[in-house]
Formats: sequence, C-alpha cells, structure tokens
Amino acid sequence: MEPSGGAAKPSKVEAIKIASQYLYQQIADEYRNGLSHMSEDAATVLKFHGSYQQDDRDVRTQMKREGKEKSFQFMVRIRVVGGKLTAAQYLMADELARRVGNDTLRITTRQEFQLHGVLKEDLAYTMRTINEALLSTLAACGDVERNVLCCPAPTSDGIRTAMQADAARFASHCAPRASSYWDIWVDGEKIGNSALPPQGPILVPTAGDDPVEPIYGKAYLPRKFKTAFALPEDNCTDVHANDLGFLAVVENGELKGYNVLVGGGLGTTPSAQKTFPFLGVPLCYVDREGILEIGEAVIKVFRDFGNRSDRKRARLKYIIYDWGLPAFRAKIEEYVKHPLDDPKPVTVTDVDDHLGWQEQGDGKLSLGIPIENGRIKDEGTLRLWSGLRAFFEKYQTPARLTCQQSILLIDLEPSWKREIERLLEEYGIAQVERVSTVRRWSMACPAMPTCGLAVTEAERALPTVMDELETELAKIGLAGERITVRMTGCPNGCARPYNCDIGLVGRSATRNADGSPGPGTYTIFLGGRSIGDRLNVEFKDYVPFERVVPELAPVFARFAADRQPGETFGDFCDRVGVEALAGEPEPTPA
Ligand code: SRM
Ligand code: SF4
Repeated sequence: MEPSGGAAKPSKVEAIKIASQYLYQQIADEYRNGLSHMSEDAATVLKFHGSYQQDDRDVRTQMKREGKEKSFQFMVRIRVVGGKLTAAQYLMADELARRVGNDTLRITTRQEFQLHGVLKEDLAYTMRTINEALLSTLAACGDVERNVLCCPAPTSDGIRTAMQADAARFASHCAPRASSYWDIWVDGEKIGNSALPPQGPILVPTAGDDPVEPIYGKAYLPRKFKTAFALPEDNCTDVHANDLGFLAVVENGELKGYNVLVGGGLGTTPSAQKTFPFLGVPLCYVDREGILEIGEAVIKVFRDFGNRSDRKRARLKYIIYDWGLPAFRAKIEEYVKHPLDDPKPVTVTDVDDHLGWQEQGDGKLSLGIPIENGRIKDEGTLRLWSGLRAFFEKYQTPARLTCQQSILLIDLEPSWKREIERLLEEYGIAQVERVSTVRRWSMACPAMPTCGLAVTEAERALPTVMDELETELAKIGLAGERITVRMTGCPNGCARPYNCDIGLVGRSATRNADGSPGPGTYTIFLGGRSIGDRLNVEFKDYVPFERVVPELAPVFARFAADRQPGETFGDFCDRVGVEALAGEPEPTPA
C-alpha cells in the first residue's frame, strides 16, 4: 500500500510542521514581537497549541474601507477530556472570558470551551491561567488526536465511570510528547494536566517512530484525528462522526470492551466530488485493555498512509474508502502483529441529552441545562453567564460539558433542588421543560463573525429558524416530536449537520439591498436520524434563509398524515425518499 496521496508533492503545511521543530519555532519567534497578529506559518503551528487566529468579520469591510488592518483576535479552545470540569475550572474559564475574551464562553460540539476575541498580547497569560487550573489547550486543534469524547453523564452504574476512565487513559496516551507547549507558554513547567501525563510506553513500535514524538513523528498527522467513546443506548457523543469510535460492549452489567469503528468524518467541499461525509464502520472488537494498542495502530496507519499532498483528502475516511475495509484491517493487523477479533453484534440504538433533573444513583442529582447553541452569555433577561457563575461560586460542585453544547451540573444534594431552581429563575435561565423539543435538540456552529470559513450565519440565525419551526410544528401537532436540526455556516460540518434529521448547511452569501451582508442561502438535508447512524440526503439547495421553514412545511404535513406508528421524522423521510419529498407542493394557507 502506498500513501493515499501517492508520490505527489507534500502540501505547504507539511513543510511548516517540520520547520516548527516539534511545534516550537515560529511561535517562539513571533508571540512576543509586538504585532497584533502572526504570520501564516506561525498561525498554522499555533493551532496545535489550541488557538486560531481570526478577525472580527462584522467589521472587516469597514476596516478595509478605512485603510486599517483587520481586527485580529484569537479563539482559544480549552481541552476538556470527556467534558469533565471542576467548579474552579469553570470559574477560571468564566474569568478569562471576562478579562481577555468577549464576555461569552462557548461550549463546543466536542464538549470543550472556546474563548473568542482574545488579543495576541493576552495569549501567554491565557494559556498559563488555563494550565494553572490543570487544564490545557495543547492539541485542542491541529493535525493530532483532538479532544477525546465520552458520555458525560455522572450515572454511578459503574459502566459510564469505567468508560470515562478509558477515555482519559486514551487521551493521555495520545497527547503530543514534545515540550514546546510548556516551554513557550508556561516557562517549561508541566504544571499538571488531566489530558496529559502519564503517557505510558508505545505499544505498537514501528521502524518509523520518532524519538520525540513516537506516535506522531516530526510532521505530526496528515490532518486532524478524532475519537469518541459511546454506549449503544446512548450515542450522545455521535460516535459514527469520528475517525475512531469505541462503542461499548456491556455484558452482565459490566463494561467488557468495545466495537472499534473507523473512518467517520463529515467535512466536505460540494464542488469537489472527491470529498464527502462518511460514517465510521465497524473494524473489530477489543477488550478494555486493548484500546491503547488498537488506537495507536489506527493513528499510525493514518500517519504513514494518509494523504499529505491534498489536505482536502487527508482524513482517515479516504484511506478506508480508497483501500476498502478488508485491506485497511489487514494493515492494522500488520501493525499490531496479531489477528483482530470480529466486531460484536452491537449497534447504536438511542441517544440521551442528559438534560433536566436526573438521579445519579448515588443519592445525588444532576441537572442538565440547555444552552442555546452552546453560547454562555448575558443577553436581556436571560443571564446565563452571570447565573452559572453565581451557581459555581455558591455550590463549588463539578460540571460536565455535553456534545450537544450543553452543561450538566452534577453531584447536587437533593435538598438543594428548590434553592437551585430559584437561583436559576432569578437569572432567567429556563430549565429544559420550558424549552421546546425542537430547540432542545438543535445545534449551530459559531460561523459569523469569528469563523474565517463561514459563508453564512449559523449561531446567530438558528434562533429565528427555531421560532418559526416551533410555530409550524405546533400548528400540526408535532411539538413533542424529537427532531434534530443542525445548522452550519459552511459545508465543513462542525455542528454535525449530515447525520441528523434536518441539516441546514450554509451555501452562499447574499447581500441586502443596501449592500450589507444578507442572511445567505442554505442546503437542506433530510433523512438522517437523531441517533446519528445514517447520513442524510440533499433535499433542496440554495434555499434563501427566509424560505427554509416554508420549504420544510409540506414535509412536516405529510409526515403528520402518513407516518407509520412510532416512526420518527428522519425514518419517515428515509422511507418515503427525500427526492420524492422534494417534489411536494406547499400546503395552501387555511
Ligand atoms: Fe470544526 C474548522 C469550529 C467541531 C469539521 N471548526 C473549524 C474552525 C476552527 C474554522 C477554521 O478552521 O478556521 C471553526 C472555528 C469557529 C469559531 O469561530 O470558533 C470550527 N468545529 C468548530 C466548533 C467550535 C463548532 C461548534 O459549534 O461547537 C467545534 C469545536 C469542537 C472541539 O471542541 O474540538 C467543531 N468541526 C467540528 C466537527 C464535529 C465533531 O468533530 O464532532 C466537525 C465534523 C467532523 C469532522 O471532523 O469531520 C468539524 N471544522 C471541521 C472542518 C472540516 C474538516 C474536514 O475533514 O474537511 C473544518 C475545516 C478544516 O479543518 O479545514 C473545521
Ligand atoms: Fe466555521 Fe464552517 Fe465550522 Fe461553521 S461549519 S464553524 S462556518 S468551519
């Protein structure tokens, strides 16, 4: 087998990674040079340290008109393995958002925090503060193993606790080992970090292993790599969307091991047919002790055979697609030097968002609070930012971030219930019962104004779509239906729009009559499902923002009339056929 890019010339990013000398040089040269921004090379390396150089796109045109440089700022992603946080860590992130960020904290679809609006001169302070709270930003972005996902529910059934321990062990094993991150940001001190040491010995030694970075090598991976742990009856981490998935196999109430899924990834470029979303497929079964070995082997095969010339085709999914699963499996067996066990007959069957009050099973309670599109902020009477700070200052209990961009307050005494409800009410924070089902199950990526790749709005536009959908669904008696709606400002798939019931993907920018940026057009996808194990299909393309809900209305009407008993919206669209639905006329007004 040859690398999937063949003998083509390596991309520019490959040379930048090698020149960085293990993620050091370009940042060390530039992070204290007094400029407001970094060069493209340094910004590329900075991603591995967990930060993206961005600019405020709301003022980009104005700055240009005034002959000023862009309004540069940085996004800093705080790695939170399995979404587990202490109260002190929450309060640290909150404080940073106030001191160096834009007064908001954002929970991501991979259960991390993002700070937005950080200035370059504040990066060192920000990184050091995060490390002092025993968290890190290392490898939150970049061509490495990203944040490892795990079901965050604090249920004391032994199974989730064991799975969370496995996820932490895996994250630690795969963390980069070079010291540049600490050398630059925390003066060489490894202050301590739940995502990092101890990293343990290399389990799949190969001739190509580098002495400093034995898993990654000098050029790190060809592209990002993502891993998730999930339970069949609770796929809250969207395991099929990951390069590597561990789907729990439980026997007699005990976590025995995992079915290993490979090749999930959602990013696509509509104009390039060689790119497409793909869901992870079962490779083998491993017991709990086997997760590091199999994971290391998959990462190393990706390292050695991934496409290093064309970054659009550099994800693991393309190796599996190009080679076929049997050849990929044979290569993994070559790396681990033993045959793999076949996957067990275990598949994803349901999903839980863990919101509302729940018994933990140890006498304590958890409370999952819905955070619309993950943005913790104060706006009008809804003061999420202040309310959550007040909560953590008072109770000092831990929290968990979910992959649906929400937060779970955990380890709560039942006797605190009324008092906590009063506190949340004081800050206008709605509990899940007061949020519509469709809003509860929706997500949007940040898009404008921070994301450099956005072509349309998403986070700022979805609330309007939700208002309209709530009205439409209530009108035809579907208000209680679990329908997952996910919106992104471009086709990269950050809110995972390709495996849910209704995907709304930013397609093209539009302008208002006065020349100001308009709301954009979207591609609507239907026929995936809430449990995330089926890709949806294009329903309509280039739909103007204000036409999104009117285009969906006839489909809802037909679903209400023709669904089979117990059939979900996604299953209905899949059964009837998305193409057939695209031909439905709009209902005439009553
Ligand atoms: Fe993402 C790039 C935000 C989850 C696929 N993603 C970006 C960047 C960094 C834009 C950039 O490269 O300049 C976005 C920063 C925007 C901003 O202003 O903050 C960004 N991605 C996000 C987050 C914050 C969306 C959210 O609503 O929470 C998520 C952060 C997760 C985290 O904590 O690590 C986020 N991104 C995802 C997911 C979902 C997942 O992993 O479960 C995907 C699809 C799965 C996948 O990887 O295939 C995803 N992001 C992408 C891609 C397309 C990758 C590809 O293979 O083509 C890009 C573009 C790229 O890498 O070049 C991207
Ligand atoms: Fe940016 Fe596109 Fe990701 Fe949205 S989906 S955050 S617009 S890269």
